[in-house]
Amino acid sequence: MYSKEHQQIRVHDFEPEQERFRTEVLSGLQKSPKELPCKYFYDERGSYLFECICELDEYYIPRTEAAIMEAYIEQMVELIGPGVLLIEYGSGNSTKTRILLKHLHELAAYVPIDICQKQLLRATVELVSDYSGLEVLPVCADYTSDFELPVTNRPCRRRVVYFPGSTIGNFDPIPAKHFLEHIAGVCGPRGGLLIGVDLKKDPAVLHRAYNDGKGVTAAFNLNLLERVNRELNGDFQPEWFEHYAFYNPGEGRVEMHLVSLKDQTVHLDNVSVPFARGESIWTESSYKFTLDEFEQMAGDAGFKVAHVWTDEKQWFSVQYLVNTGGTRS
Ligand code: AVJ
Repeated sequence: MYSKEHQQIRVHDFEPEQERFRTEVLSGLQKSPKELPCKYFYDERGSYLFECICELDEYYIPRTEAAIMEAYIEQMVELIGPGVLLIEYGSGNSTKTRILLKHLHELAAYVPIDICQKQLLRATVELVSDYSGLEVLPVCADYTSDFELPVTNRPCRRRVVYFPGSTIGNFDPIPAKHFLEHIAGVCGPRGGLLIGVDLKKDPAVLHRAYNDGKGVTAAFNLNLLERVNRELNGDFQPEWFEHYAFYNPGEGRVEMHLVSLKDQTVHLDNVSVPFARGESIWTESSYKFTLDEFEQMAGDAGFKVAHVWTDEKQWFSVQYLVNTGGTRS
């Protein structure tokens, strides 16, 4: 492990290596059907495009989640208690976290974890200047991999993980359960998890959320091909691929694909990848849950649902889960 110094901010750096990116891209493109891991959306441009998605009218998640946080923050603070170490998975620009940082009592420290080094550094610089006295310990990592948490100056009473945005929905059901088990291990026996969970709803609402009128989601999806071109010397022609997103009610998920508009061969250095017209690369799943389905999965992973907050349309939920077993790893 090494770290980068930036205005006294030390980023604990476990950023995935280029080699790992290459390996995962090549193996995904050689599968049938083809797929690419959605975590690679978030390079600097992708993180920026995701911020733009969050401002779209159609993409109801951020504003609905923020409204739930604002409305019930006192109850959340009460349940979470004082003196916690707050750890956030996929912190991005830490917008929603500010509500927590403002209200939680005697915070031991805040550990934002993000896969994008630049975004993480930018967010940390702003947090440090806005919340004097707060210890911010940024970690750059793929949070599905194993990495160490930094040591805090102040002792903490309990670890609480914050995992907003319904990013849990990006995992297939079995990996999702395993990831919740992993979080239970990280936060320990008396630890908690404050998590955003998107709910099943009218498919037309979901369809609009992933097919916005300005084409920002399409640009976000296609940026993955441009990133492969930039970083892996690829020759994808994005104009010959089309963003295709739909809700699959049988599986309870939105699927995003990039569909080839013609027979074509793409090269990454010396590797050739053939595409038939109509063939897709599966780039993301976003599972949607009923409250019962999520409670079941959380229970299987060793968490008890302590409280669920929702908006009045029941489109989204913020839930506080407590670890009922699990050792701290
Ligand atoms: C941040 C991963 C939860 O799946 O809704 C937004 C990402 N993809 N539009 C989601 C995303 C397309 C988002 N997550």
